[in-house]
Amino acid sequence: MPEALHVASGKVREIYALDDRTLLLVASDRISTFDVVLPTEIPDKGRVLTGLSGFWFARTQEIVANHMLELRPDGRSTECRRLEMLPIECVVRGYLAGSGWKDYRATGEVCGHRLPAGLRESAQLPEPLFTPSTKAQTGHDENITRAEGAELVGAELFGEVERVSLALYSFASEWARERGIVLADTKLEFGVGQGGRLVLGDEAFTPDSSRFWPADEYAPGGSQPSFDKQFARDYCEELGWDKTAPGPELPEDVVAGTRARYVEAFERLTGVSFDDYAADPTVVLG
Ligand code: PZK
Repeated sequence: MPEALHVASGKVREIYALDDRTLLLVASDRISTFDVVLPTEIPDKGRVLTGLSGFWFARTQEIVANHMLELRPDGRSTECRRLEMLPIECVVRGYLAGSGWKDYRATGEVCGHRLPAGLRESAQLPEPLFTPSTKAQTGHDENITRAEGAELVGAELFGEVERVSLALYSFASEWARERGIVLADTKLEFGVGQGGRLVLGDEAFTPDSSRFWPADEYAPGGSQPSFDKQFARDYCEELGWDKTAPGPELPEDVVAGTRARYVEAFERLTGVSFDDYAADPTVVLG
């Protein structure tokens, strides 16, 4: 792809510039677990995540505009509008997991939201919470209060991203729950486009940007299995790997099981067979 300039690398994705207004987001088949990218790829993971994002972008256009222009025929690349990205991660939590659970246990609050006493790990929250964080250059994003978020992006825009993030989570989590997947929480990224309008960017409601839990195994009072990564995590735990880079190679059966779970999430959520998507990615756009 000599006509595209490499702009940025994420752990498992790359961004290229097509021209001054257009970017190409490419999702690889790399997988990370315990924050380390593993040396073994999961075939089709990049296409599954790209197709899922495309599906959600197409179905949430009425809630908020998004950056997607088109899905490329390879199924793993999205052409998108270049935005001025906001300096906050817009996290919505419907359940108490990860840093939300940690903060609640330490303080009884998450990002300045006071919660009832006695909630258990992975409990459903009384209502979904907007819990923004800052984009750390290295290491982990840091949870911030609503006041700190408003300081970073301005009070008016902050109010708008909060309202829109909650509306998007409510739509996607209800859709997923009806199809056997608990969308425990999600991270959204917004930017501003032409005329200063709010636009949803990045990826949306994928297993890399959200916690997907199998609904039939949901049992609060401890951590929940990941819909997609649990085979890989269990294998890494059995090995006794110390969770520092480099991670272990995954055996064939763990790769096959993990791929099957990604494809299952894709098919349940989109209602489209993955083979049909592979033949023509536009089928997820409705
Ligand atoms: C943008 N990222 C994060 C994602 C990476 C890094 N539409 C946009 N306009 C301007 N900038 C971005 C986007 C989007 N999406 C997103 N960095 C810049 C990121 C994936 C891979 F390396």
